Amino acid sequence: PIYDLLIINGIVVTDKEIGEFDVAVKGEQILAVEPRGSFSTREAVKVIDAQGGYVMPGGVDAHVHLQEPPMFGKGSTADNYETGSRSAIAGGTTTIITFAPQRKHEPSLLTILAATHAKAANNCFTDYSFHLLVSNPTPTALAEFATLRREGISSLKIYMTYEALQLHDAQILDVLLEARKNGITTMVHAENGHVIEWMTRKLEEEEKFAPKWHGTSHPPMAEFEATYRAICLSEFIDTPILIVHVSSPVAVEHIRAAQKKGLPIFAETCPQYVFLTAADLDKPGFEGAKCVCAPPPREGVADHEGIWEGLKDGTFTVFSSDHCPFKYEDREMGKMSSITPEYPEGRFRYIPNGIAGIETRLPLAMSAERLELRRLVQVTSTDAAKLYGLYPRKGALLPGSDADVTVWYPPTGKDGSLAEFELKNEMLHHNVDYTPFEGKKLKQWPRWTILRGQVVWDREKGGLLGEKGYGKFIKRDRSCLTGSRGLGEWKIPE
Ligand code: DUC
Ligand code: ZN
Ligand code: ZN
Repeated sequence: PIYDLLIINGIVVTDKEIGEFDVAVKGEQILAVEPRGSFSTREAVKVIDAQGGYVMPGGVDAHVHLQEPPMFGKGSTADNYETGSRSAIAGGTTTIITFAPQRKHEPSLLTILAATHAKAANNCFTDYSFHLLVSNPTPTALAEFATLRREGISSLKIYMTYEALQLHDAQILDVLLEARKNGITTMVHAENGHVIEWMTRKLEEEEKFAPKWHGTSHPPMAEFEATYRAICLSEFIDTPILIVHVSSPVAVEHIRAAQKKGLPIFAETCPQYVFLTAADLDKPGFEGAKCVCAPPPREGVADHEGIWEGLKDGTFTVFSSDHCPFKYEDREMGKMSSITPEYPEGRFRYIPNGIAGIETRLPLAMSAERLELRRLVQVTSTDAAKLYGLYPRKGALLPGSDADVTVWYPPTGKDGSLAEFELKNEMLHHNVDYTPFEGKKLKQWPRWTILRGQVVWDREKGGLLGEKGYGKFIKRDRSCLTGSRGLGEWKIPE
C-alpha cells in the first residue's frame, strides 16, 4: 500500500483553506492533501470516512499546568502528565505545552527542566513541550537561558502576582533582556499582585470570605494596569511578550493599541473568559469555588463580546485552556480545605486558582459557532504552533507535517451529526471531580483524534485508543511570529 491512512470525504479546514479534500498519511507524517477522490482507497492500510465532518490539524494547547506544586493557593494541581494528556486527546488536542515550575528557593532552571522531563517521560498521550516558569531570575538562572534554548525551550512565563511567583519590575527587565538575547518569548501573567493583596485585606476586614469575593479581589484595573506596564517594559527592552489569559476588554484595548504601534505584543485568552461570568462565582455555598481562577470570570455579556471581538480581529493570537485543576472535594474538606468551623463558606484567599479545561476547549469553541472555522484553527492550533516554534511540524496539514488530525462529526443537521447534549463531568477523562462548564450545551465533539498517524481517540469505537508513552517531547525552535526586529544588542537609550 502507498498510504498508511487515508481520511476521505471530509471538509478540510486549515488556517488558510476550507474545502473538500482528502488527507493521505504515510508513517507519522502527512503525505499529501488533495481534492476529494484523488487517492485510491485500495492503496491504503486504513481508511477513515469523515462523512462530511470537519478535518483539522490537531489542537495545540499552549497553556497547561500539570503536576505542579502548591503556588496558586493551597493544594497541588490534580492532573498529572498521564491524566492531563489523556483528557487532551479525548478533546481533540494532540500537542500540549506545560510548565516547568521554578520555586523561589531553587536556583537552577536546568535542574527544573530535568525534573519536569522525568515527570512527563513515558507518561503522555499527546506530544508535549515545556515553558520554563521563572519565579526567581538569579544570575545563575539567567545564565541558563542559552542552554534552555539549545534544549528546545523557546518560551518562559513570569508572574506579576502570587506571593510565590511575583517578580518586581527590575526582575522583569532582567528576564526580558536575557530572553531578547536568546530568542525566547516571554509570557506574562499580568495582574498587579499588590492591588489584589490589598483588596483581599479590605474584603476580609468586612468579613467577606465567600468564593464570590475572589472576583471582587481581582478587579479589571489590577489586570489592565499590569498589562499596560508589561507592554511598557517590553517596548523598553524591545523584545516580544505574550500576555496570557486576558479577561478584560480594557486590557484588550491596551494590547490592540500596542499592536497598532507595531510592537511585538501577543495575547492569549481562554474559554473561561467567554463562557463563564461573575455569577458563576456566586453559586450557593462553596459551589462558586469551582470557577475560581485568575483573572476571574468577568461580569457578563459585554466583557465576553470584547473578548470575542479580539479573537475575531487578530488581537489574540491564541485561545488556550489554562488547564490548572484542583479537586473540589480537596477544597471542601480535604487537606487543602479553605472551609473551617470559623469560615463555613470557606475563605476565598485559600481557594487554589485554576480550573479544568483541556478537554472542553475545542468542543466549546466549535459548539459556540462564534469564529469562522479557519480563524478557529488559527487560534487553537496553527498560530499557537507558530508562536511557540512548533510550526510547520505541528498546527499544519502540509506534506511533511506530523499527521496530527482532529476529525469532527458532520455539522449539525447532516447525516451522522451529533444531537445537542449537555456537558457532564463524567464524560471527561481528567482526574478532577467537576468541570466548571457542567451543563453547557454542546453540538460537537471530536469523532477521531490522530497523533503522528495513529488513531488515539475513536469516540464511537472504544474512546481512548492511544497508549500512554506514545506522546513525545518536541524540541522547539524560536517563534516564527516574534523574530528579532533587527535592532541588534540592546543599548541604554541615550
Ligand atoms: N491562573 C489560574 O487560574 N490558574 C493557574 C495560574 C493562573 O495564573
Ligand atoms: Zn497565569
Ligand atoms: Zn496558567
